[in-house]
Amino acid sequence: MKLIVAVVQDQDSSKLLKILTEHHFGVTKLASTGGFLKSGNTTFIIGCDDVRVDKALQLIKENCRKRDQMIAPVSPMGGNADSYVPYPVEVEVGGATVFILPVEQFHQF
Ligand code: 2BA
Repeated sequence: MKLIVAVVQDQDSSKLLKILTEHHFGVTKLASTGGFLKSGNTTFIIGCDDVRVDKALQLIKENCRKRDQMIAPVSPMGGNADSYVPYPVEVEVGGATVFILPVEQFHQF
């Protein structure tokens, strides 16, 4: 068994949740925040048999798309200028960032 952890954009999350459940994957959807943009994204955790990992990856790939996002300059409050970017920067935000972990044990009580 594997645990798939997928960080996706909020805009793709409803569609992805729907398609995963339609394909009978057990899914938990968590509200999360990206460390770099400090804006909301969605993290899915999906526990599934090894043989179904490729299908889950295919559905994630097909339903999550890359988008460009601008980071507006934010004035450093509190005097910490370490993370200050003085001009707008465009970054390409994935599609999906996916981790696949082995599951040692799985219990449901
Ligand atoms: P964020 O951390 O908000 O990052 C959003 C996008 O900003 C990233 O897209 C990347 O294009 C850019 N970015 C991130 N760190 C950067 C840096 N130090 N310098 C320049 N650009 C940077 P993605 O790579 O597609 O990541 C989308 C989201 O996936 C991330 O949101 C984060 O929530 C998650 N993620 C990405 N890599 C991860 C990792 N190694 N571990 C845990 N979560 C990760």
